[in-house]
Amino acid sequence: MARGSASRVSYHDLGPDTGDFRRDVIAGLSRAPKALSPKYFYDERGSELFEAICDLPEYYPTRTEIALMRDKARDMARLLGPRCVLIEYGSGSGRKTRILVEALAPAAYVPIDIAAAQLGGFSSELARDFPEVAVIAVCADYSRPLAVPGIDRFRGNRRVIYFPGSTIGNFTVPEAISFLRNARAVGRPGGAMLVGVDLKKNSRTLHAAYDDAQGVTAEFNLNLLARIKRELGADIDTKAFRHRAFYNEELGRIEMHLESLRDQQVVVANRTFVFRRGETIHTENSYKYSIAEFQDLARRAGFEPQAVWTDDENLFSVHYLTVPA
Ligand code: AVI
Repeated sequence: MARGSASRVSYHDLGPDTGDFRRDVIAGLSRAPKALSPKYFYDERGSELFEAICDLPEYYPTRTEIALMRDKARDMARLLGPRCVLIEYGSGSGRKTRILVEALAPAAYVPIDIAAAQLGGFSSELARDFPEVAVIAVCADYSRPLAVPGIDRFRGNRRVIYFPGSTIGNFTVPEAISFLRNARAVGRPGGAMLVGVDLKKNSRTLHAAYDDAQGVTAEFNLNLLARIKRELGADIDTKAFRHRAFYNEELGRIEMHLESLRDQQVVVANRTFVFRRGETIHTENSYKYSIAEFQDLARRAGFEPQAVWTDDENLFSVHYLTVPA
């Protein structure tokens, strides 16, 4: 199983395959209303588009969280303690991770991500730049319970789970609770979690962040259809769909959809799916939480909220949670 992309990286490939993708797409398009999981956004093109989103003027979360990490990483490191095993869900390009790893000097770093290409590249770079840290890269769908491989030899080290980027917001509330419960079990008694959480704010700022002027978020959303076409040989006219994003104030979440511009049919793996004009595929939720709401969620999952950092404009928060001993 180990595929070393650098001498210090051990690599475990537990990621979903084409069969899983096909099954999930068929199940999602068979539902009413139609829905697809946002985890499938992140093929190579989708990961590139997401990186471009992170640099958009309208998309405030990434730059705000990075600035917060630069400002507070030392305080965080003091609380997290030296020589921990740092387990990151959704490591992506790892821009925030580098700041944390530098301040923290962990014994081991375990990035877990569904995006295989990005994971391979980032973990090799990190291992090269921090040769004293053992890097164990795991390609996996972490939205499901996962026994993290390769960390048994660090039995005596504190486990710290890092989940930046407000990816927690891409889960529904029950999914977020069960994800956090699983993370708590991985963290073990005495462990800790650092979670980046986007804060509730005015809907104008939120709309702009998810429907940018250059259309990068639209392309990111539409790439999901292009991916289904590419990987599953589906018959889809991607131009007959458009990106829609709006803030659902009542549920406290941005919703992203792909809206059919006409009555049409889509064929995936010999299955025909009928779309009415205006019908949508719900592709993503991005929940926004107040500090109190997120702390409540964390408590419901068995964590103890200990500290929280925010920027001056109250756009974004980073929570420090502990697993009761
Ligand atoms: C990865 N995730 C936290 C992003 C978000 O803001 O929900 C994904 C994203 N979707 C559209 N823009 C960014």
